[in-house]
Amino acid sequence: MNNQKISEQQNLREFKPTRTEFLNALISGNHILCSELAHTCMTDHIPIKELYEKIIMMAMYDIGELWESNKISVATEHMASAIVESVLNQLYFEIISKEKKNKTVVASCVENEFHQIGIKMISDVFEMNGWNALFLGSNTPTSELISFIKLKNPDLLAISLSLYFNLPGLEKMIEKVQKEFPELPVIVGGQAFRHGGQDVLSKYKNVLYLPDLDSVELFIRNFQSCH
Ligand code: B12
Repeated sequence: MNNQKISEQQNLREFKPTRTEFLNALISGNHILCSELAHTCMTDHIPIKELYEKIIMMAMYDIGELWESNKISVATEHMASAIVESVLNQLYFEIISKEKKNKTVVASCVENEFHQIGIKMISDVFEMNGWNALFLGSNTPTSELISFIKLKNPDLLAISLSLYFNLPGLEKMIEKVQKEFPELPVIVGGQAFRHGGQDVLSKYKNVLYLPDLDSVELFIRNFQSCH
């Protein structure tokens, strides 16, 4: 195992108790405890990316496994998603940067994609870095996305895909967007790419796959230095 993998695993272990507490609070519908845990992380100066990925994202992945093995119901999974979205919205005002960079990103899911928590986290990382992030959330029809881009003239488009079978929809979206805005850079990410599929993107100019919040932050820094 390489050093990066070892330190990632140590890091995950470090956050395991809070992640378990957060997960149990989600399952029992304890919204207040979830909010408290997230706010305690903020006051303890745990970096927001760690809170997002090592605690909230991992707890949602646990929710996925529990649901898949019939240990929790679809209703409980819906409740957990609703609590997480509420917690993220509560943190929003605390995490955004007041120093604005005059850059705009449109952040959206592909058509028929209802998983919007990941792209909300991505949108927040842009806000933390002084960007204006226009978060459209789940299931945006491509024609609506195009009209919105015309109206807002963003510097970047970020698209999320969780379901592998939505990949043809993503390709259609990219093709239509690029026909209208050939120079608009696009970043793409989400769980659909966990086991491949990134090679499909290499045929598109100006489209880049990024796996996580760290890679997005690095991308933002490089983007700002050359635009
Ligand atoms: C909550 C949830 C739902 C909720 C979503 C609610 C919501 N408001 O978002 C609902 C109930 C709608 C749902 C529905 C379904 N779901 Co669901 N769901 C989940 C669950 C449990 C959590 C998703 C989540 O929030 N994860 C946490 C976020 C933070 O993680 P993330 O999305 O990976 O995001 C990170 C990165 O991927 C990346 N990223 C994400 N987007 C982007 C975009 C860019 C530009 C970049 C750079 C990076 C990036 O950044 C984030 C931080 O690192 C997952 C389990 C899991 N493993 O995630 C299943 C899961 C995603 N669902 C699954 C399935 C099968 C379904 C359904 C088909 C079930 C059904 N039979 O109806 C439907 C499909 C609905 C649809 N058309 O979209 C499967 C998908 C399998 C696959 N890959 O094809 C999963 C993995 C469960 C499983 N283990 O089988 N689901």
